[in-house]
Amino acid sequence: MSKNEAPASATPTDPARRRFLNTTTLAGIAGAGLTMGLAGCNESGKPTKAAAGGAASAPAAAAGEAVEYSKYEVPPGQLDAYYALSSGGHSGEVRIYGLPSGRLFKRIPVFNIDCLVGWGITNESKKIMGTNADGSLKYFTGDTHHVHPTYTDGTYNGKYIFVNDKIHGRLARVRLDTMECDRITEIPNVQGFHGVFPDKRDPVDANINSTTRVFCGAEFQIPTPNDGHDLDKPENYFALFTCVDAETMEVRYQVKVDGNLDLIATSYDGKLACSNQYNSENGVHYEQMMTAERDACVFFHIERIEAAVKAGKTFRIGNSPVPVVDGRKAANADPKTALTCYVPVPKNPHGVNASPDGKYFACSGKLSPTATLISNELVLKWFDGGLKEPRDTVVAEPEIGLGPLHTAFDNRGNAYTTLFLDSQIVKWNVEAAIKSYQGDKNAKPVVDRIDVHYQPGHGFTSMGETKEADGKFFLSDNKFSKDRFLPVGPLHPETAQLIDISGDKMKLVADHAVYSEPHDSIVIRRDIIKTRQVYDVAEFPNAVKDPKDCRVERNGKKVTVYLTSQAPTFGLREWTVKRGDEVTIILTNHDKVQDLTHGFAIPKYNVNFIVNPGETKSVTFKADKPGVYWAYCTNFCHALHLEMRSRMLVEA
Ligand SMILES: [Cu+2]
Repeated sequence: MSKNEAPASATPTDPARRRFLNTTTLAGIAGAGLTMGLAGCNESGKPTKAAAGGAASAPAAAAGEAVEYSKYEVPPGQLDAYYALSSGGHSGEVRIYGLPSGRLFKRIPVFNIDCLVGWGITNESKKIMGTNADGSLKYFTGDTHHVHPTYTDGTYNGKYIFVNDKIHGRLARVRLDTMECDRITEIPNVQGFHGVFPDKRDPVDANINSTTRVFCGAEFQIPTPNDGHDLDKPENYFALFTCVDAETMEVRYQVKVDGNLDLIATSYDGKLACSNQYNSENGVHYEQMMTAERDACVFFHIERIEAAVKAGKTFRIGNSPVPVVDGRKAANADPKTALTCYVPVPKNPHGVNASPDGKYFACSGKLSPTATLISNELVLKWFDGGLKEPRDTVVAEPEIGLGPLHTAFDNRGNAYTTLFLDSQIVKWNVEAAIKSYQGDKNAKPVVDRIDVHYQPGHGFTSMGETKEADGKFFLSDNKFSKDRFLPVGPLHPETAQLIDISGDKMKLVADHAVYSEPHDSIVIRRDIIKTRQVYDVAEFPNAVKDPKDCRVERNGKKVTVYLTSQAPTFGLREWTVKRGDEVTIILTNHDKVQDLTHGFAIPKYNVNFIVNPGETKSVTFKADKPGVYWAYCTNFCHALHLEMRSRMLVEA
């Protein structure tokens, strides 16, 4: 083999990289002056008995265990069994993959500009994203972390997914029939909007068994209003829990809380929402956020909160019209009237997830090697005055390994938690964890663990956040891929690793490379998603309804060009405007064939967008450069695609 030839395959050098990662991660955390039982971490990074108690008795899946990989292949022409809807992190978008294949189907622009579809370029998308008075985009960056669809009767109904923007505190909605963003709402008075989860049925009206509200948690505490006062008075900062109407996307109310809210989960009975809370110290510096031994999982009694809002027991922040109630611990000491319940959990927890049987919430330890299991029924009992302490709602706290972040569930009573520091997924049995907590020495909560590569963040099971959890797959979204893929320069792809959880032992069956940086996904059965292929021209109020209507209209300096597309031509072969005109081009695609999308680009004018079959879009720009500009179709449509052009003549 010559020097330039690559070998047919190369085996990545795994062990050294694992050690390096564990050492550096631990050093970083230890640098913060934390103890958290890290002394119990041996060289390989796996927890010892001292750190993880009985947890360590289950060994990691033996390397080289035979896996029949072809079982998980999706052959040419075959379709995947699941969709994975995934956030795109600081790319600002949402992605759609097929599983088990890992095929990337679509990138849905949401908070970002995307010149393929023209998101952030067309007038319609700019209106959804939000503009300044001069028509420019208010924000063109975003950071999507969590995607969660709407529910009916405890499972996905295929209508919408909601996704957060952590940077600018916005909630977006994506229609699942077109897989396009249709609404974006900016949430007032918050920064670091992180967790988002829709309700699963109405907390007040028992007849409504679908999503009507979306709950949003804010992480960063800020002065309220954040208008330049109280800049260096952190004691006056606070964070908020927000309720947004799922249909109108209007902000309904907010709840003032202690600490920082992280992830959100909702109960299957619709009564409760909760969030894992860290920084109960209310610190503004890194070191201050980790001094308390316990933070909390905060439960919100939605019916009571809404009654308080209705009764006007609210205040306003600055000019914001949104009513705010006080959900701080001190203001909610009496369980019988409390709006919130702060259940103490080990320090700086991360992630809270509801079990598909509706009984429990699992809150991960992050800085504690434990998961805390909280009973939905007992939280309601506390709110009724039937329990002395919020902590009495905890029914299990198994030691599972180092750096637990997120928990997913199967349909056989098992939980799967990502262990960031251990680079593992740990499988633990819920009933065994409860028995162990009750003192049963024979109960062994941890039943299996498997290495992932490397440092998992979120993990999710197929249909695992619904009552239709099917226990087939677990997908681990890992934060580092290191040596798992061909090198592509300093920015590595992330790894989404597919694990078969249908048997007693977890089996790693595929590595999927994903573009930075997915945070959370949901794995949804394909039969739930019903998409449209063709729009109806009449749906768009500004549609150019007939190719015969193509024309140019002038109103002073404002020129409107009415255009249609029908492969392989545009409705006008040319049009003329004057230098300095404000030009609006409205383009309706009259092709009604599935997959016959056209593109429309104008050189030197930053115009580039697509129109799907039956769709209308428009752009507005200033014709400030005289000359001839060939507007052309960018989306391959026909044998005469290259000829599909029109001339824009800009007179000097
Ligand atoms: Cu075309």
